[in-house]
Amino acid sequence: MPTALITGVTGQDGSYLAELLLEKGYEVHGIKRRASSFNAERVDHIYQSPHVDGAKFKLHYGDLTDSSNLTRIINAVQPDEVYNLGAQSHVAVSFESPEYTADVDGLGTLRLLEAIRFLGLEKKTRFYQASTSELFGLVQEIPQRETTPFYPRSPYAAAKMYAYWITVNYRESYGMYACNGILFNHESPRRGETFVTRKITRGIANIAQGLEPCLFLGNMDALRDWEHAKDYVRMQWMMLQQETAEDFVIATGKQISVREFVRLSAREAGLEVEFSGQGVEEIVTVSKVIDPHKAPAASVGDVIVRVDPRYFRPAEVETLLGDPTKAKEKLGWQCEITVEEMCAEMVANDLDIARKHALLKRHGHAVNVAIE
Ligand code: NDP
Ligand code: GDR
Repeated sequence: MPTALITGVTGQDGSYLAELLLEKGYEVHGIKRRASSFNAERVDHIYQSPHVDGAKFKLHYGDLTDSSNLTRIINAVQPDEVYNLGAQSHVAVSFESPEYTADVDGLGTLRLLEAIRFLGLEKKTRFYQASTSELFGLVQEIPQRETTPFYPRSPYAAAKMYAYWITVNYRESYGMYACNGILFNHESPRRGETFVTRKITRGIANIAQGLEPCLFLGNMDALRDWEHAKDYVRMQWMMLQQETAEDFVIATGKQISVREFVRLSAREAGLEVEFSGQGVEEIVTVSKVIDPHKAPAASVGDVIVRVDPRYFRPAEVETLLGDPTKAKEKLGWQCEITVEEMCAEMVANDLDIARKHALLKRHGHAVNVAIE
């Protein structure tokens, strides 16, 4: 039975990847951070009690800033595969906490690679690094492929650039099977609530159910190549099953704007919307209620989105569009879920949550609908 270790197992990708590897018969170990309350909601459904014999899913407390802890875990687990998905993954937050982001996202990767080497596992343990389309930042070529020059535009991207190159360096220096998946944005109902897609689907669902009046966004012109996380974790596993380690761009080759994602989400929540105004004055208004069952609280003329410059970034990545040709040819990559299908799943999930919250609210209970 192969053994895998996942950092960031409590995150969006970590939870989908753990499910996939368990289905494939792996023993899966995950590193979770200590928090003052339970923080493993995304993996609750696959949690197995450590008191039961033969548990295939095991969690270890740890942190990417702690070398000795990482070394001890890797020594205990002796993994065949390490997936480094742990990160301070929010681009905007990286401007607020640049040093911490560099420590976790940049040096954290080095700490794992060094632990594998120090323990003499460099010929046994395969290593996957969660690299990102943010490396392309200020884009030098459209679409972006494996050979496109990097131009990071945030402390997050700069830290991930270090992680990218140290992964390549350990492959070339020590013959490790270590590779980078340069993944474009991927989302799901498990996406963190402060990333723009989930913020939109959750915000519009809350508005439709009368839990809040309006959603505030930043740059609605930004263009992204969005896909479903489930499709992308399959690629993370595939990248570690090749004869030789290589880096791959994983993308759909299609992009839409944040504005268009607002339109798609509103439609899924039973609303037609229109956009007016420019820049910080831009607003999104309900022009038709198509499905009053989904949106009982909305009326024509309601302003449901406004721009708040608080969400503008000191340096923005305006457009990302990936070219997945190499992954298609070498890995047989087939993108299976469209952005429309993904959006429909996210809105349905958030409408479900919003209905439950609305019910609780009607019965006098406090509900948390906070949006950041
Ligand atoms: P999430 O933010 O959902 O998950 C990040 C995970 O990292 C969480 O489990 C988090 O733990 C953990 N983590 C954060 N800080 C530390 C730390 N100091 N030590 C150990 N673990 C830590 O990210 P995603 O699942 O969306 O992304 C997975 C990886 O892929 C990340 O590295 C991200 O940068 C990268 N990526 C993501 C893309 C996307 O579109 N989703 C695209 C390209 C790359 P906790 O739950 O306790 O916060
Ligand atoms: P991104 O994702 O920065 O691409 O990083 P995010 O969803 O945060 O932003 C996408 C674009 O939307 C614009 N935007 C807003 N973003 C947020 N979060 N909140 C807003 O209110 C808002 N309004 C507009 C942003 O300016 C940006 O242009 C994600 C993360 O998962 C990274 O870890 C990963 O590496 C990259 O995707 C690929």
